[in-house]
Amino acid sequence: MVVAHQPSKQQEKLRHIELPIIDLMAERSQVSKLIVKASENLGFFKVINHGVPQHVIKAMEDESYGFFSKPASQKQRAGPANPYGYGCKNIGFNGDYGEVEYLLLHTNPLSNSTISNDPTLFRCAVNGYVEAVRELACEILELMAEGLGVPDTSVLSNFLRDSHSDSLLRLNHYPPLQLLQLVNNRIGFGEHTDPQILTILRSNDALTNGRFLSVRHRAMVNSCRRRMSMAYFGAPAPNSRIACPPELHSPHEPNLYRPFTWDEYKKATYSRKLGDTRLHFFRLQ
Ligand code: GA4
Repeated sequence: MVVAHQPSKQQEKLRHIELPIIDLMAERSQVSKLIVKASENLGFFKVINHGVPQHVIKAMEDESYGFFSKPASQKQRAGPANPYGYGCKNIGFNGDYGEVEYLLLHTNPLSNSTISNDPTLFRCAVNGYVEAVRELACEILELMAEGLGVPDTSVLSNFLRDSHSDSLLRLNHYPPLQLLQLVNNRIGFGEHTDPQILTILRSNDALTNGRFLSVRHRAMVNSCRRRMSMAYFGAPAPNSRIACPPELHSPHEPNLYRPFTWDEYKKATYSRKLGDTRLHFFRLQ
């Protein structure tokens, strides 16, 4: 069944907006202002001159393509994604489904070593990639804090630097359309928002008292070629307390959310369907 959705207000707005491209090598205070603006208005942006070396990206892509090119029976050995490991079409635990296969890996420590014929090579590629992308994520979070005028500029990046950080790496592989059995089911990964603080380029709004958006997004299978995406989800440690810094609320702009732990928020996320929202459970008024 194909269900036509009314576009949400956020989708209507995005239709007319160009993707902001932010040069991280530009003047720092300018960069932080642009990041804050894009995070408030859209919840996503593209960064250039980001410092993640090409060879690190390539090594990760080569290893991922290598894995997804294997016969299904071999890939299944790294599954099921419960929640970490190889998953095919099933997303989460509540009946969500998409034309996607994926590897979901915990970055701390790396969750599965049966993924490659050469586990050491695979682990090196993942570790190199995660390290570089975590650095980028921390840099962006520090620029965000600066742009928000929060005196302790590492207040957000500390969540990701925590040795118990619950950050994940997701490798998604979308098959080419011509191989699909159900040609009219082109949704690769259904509409949702990510629960973590930042997915490379995006932040959830609870930490900023609703100033930054967590953009709803989905992935379509719409080309004749296969496609892959790699997402680093920067998350706090399970028992980290999530609360917006005092500088970001006042009697005029009262705190919107009660403090909660990442563990509480993650439970609320994983007990629901992909497209469900969960931040409202933590709202104060
Ligand atoms: C979306 C962001 C990440 O990919 C993810 C996803 C998770 C999963 O695939 O197991 C979830 C989804 C994501 C949000 C709602 C719940 C949990 C599937 C799902 C139905 C790994 C995450 O942390 O949340």
